[in-house]
Amino acid sequence: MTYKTLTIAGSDSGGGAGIQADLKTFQELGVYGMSVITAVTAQNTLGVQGVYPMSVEAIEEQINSIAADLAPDALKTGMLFSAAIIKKVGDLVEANSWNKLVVDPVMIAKGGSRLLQEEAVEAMKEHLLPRAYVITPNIPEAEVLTGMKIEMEEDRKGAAEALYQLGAMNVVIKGGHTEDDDAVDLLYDGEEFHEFKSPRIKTDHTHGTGCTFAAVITAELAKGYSVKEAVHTAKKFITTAIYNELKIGSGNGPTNHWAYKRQGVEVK
Ligand code: PXL
Repeated sequence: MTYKTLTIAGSDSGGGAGIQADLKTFQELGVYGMSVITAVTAQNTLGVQGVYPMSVEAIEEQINSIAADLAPDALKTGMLFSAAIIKKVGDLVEANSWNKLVVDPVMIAKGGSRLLQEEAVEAMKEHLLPRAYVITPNIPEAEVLTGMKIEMEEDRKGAAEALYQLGAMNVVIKGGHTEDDDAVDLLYDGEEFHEFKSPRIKTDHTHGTGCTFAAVITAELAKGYSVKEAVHTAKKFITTAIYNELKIGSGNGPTNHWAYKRQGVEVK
């Protein structure tokens, strides 16, 4: 059985995040990867030098081509940039009844460049969250989407419940942005909370971690695994990818996408 996965996201010329991270991850996990490009970024490990969004028509046509012939078993969204793009993507996901949708609500690159216009946040809440099977915000993104301040563990649970109320069927709030010794990702499925823990690894090479994490979940959902199983695999994959750093570029470098399946040292 060949499982098909789709990423609707931005291109990172530096290869560590966005479409490139997603396709590498899909390949590593043995699923067939497809892409709809929403924007092209000029980028390296030092930062984002340029952002060039595609037209809504170009995005629609890419999605229609895939829908007509290669319907995905699961898909993810990453950088969507504008309210108009979000609305179009949401409408087409709905029209095609693509239910296994992972929404990574990408907003700002590590250096501070906006990958989502400020006024597009409301569109994300209205057009995408209600269609999300899984949403994977980091803490700052969860704060923007809910308007809540997240400091304690209880705050994170409250924000997860709020995102569930906005329509996402499963919420994963990632723990990468805390100062804690462990990086703890919190899953809420509308009934229970589950925690996924790994030791925090001290490194600057974390570019594209969010994209990669959501891409693993997408690949595993395409194969038929549960959300809990998919998040468990995503946690192992990304921890191993961060630990086995590649040391390329002189800034915030990419993770090692091949470590989990090949020669990497696995971190439990
Ligand atoms: O990691 C978020 C992200 C998503 N998509 C693209 C990016 C980045 C971060 O830089 O460049 C295209």
